[in-house]
Amino acid sequence: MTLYDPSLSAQPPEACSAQPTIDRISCSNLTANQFANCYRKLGVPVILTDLFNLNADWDLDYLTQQLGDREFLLRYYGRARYEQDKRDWTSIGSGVQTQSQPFRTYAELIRSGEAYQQDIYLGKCSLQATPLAESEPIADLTAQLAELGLQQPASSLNLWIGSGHTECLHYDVMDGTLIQLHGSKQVTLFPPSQTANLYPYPFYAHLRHGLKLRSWFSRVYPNRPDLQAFPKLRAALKHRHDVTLNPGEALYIPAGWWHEVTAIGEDMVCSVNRFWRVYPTWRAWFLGNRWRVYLGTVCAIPKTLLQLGLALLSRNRQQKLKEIRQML
Ligand SMILES: O=C(O)CCC(=O)C(=O)O
Repeated sequence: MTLYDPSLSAQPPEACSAQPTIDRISCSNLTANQFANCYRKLGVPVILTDLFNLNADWDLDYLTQQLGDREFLLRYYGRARYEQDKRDWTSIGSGVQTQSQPFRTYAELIRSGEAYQQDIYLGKCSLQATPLAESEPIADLTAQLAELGLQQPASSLNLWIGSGHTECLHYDVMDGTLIQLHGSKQVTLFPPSQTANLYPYPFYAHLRHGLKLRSWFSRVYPNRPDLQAFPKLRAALKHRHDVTLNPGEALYIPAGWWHEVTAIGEDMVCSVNRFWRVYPTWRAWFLGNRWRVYLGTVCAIPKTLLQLGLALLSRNRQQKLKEIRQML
């Protein structure tokens, strides 16, 4: 039952119940109590609008001016992987091949189209210790999120910059806020109840692949469903939500919710995200998806220790250690 018209983007629900669509609500109309009772306690996603004013467009020129020669770990995904059956993948997320580059060099890769063609992504790189951390929109949104009760971060603010990249279907063990700064993103969501129908990599895959492959990623393509290979996906698709996230908006993604995030178009798209301690804590305790991650992480220990040993013996020690740190 919809308690109000979400397209109005203005009023929060008067009472909480399962929403058939993802709400889009202006922060100025939402109190910390409403946010806690209708979204955080129930683990329900919501799009928050009017979080901050963008005094400067976070376009490529602005980002280059702010980030210049600072080094970031770029992920080299390669477009060919999306033609493959995901069951054949041996790396995913930050487990793919990476290379440290100055932002200025990455900006050139975006301008020349190479970042798009080769799907090179600046994913989950800390914003801390960059001038952007002190910028007005970041200060505004930090204050606004704190007013909504998001006061216990579980991570720093992270930058996600690229063109045409799809961050494949996965979930996180913390609550997250994905905040859009330039360009738009298409986000596909599924509730945690659909985990078995989304065919995640098994947790014991970590024994063989360490943290290069992750049991919190799905083996299906939600936009190209292969119902013969993955028949239970048909049931999951009934629970699918699609939203578009525009500059100035933030998507609250509760822990355990599956999400696939695609940058729209071939131009540069920039977001930041932050993870939060799950509130209330019991929601985390009852989240089966969280326990799968812990099991997988334990299984990854032997392989990760081996990779660490090899990194220490390698001539390229610093780079290898950085790659391992990024995977953790
Ligand atoms: O924006 C992206 O590419 C991925 C972001 C994400 O997965 C998240 O915020 O949890």
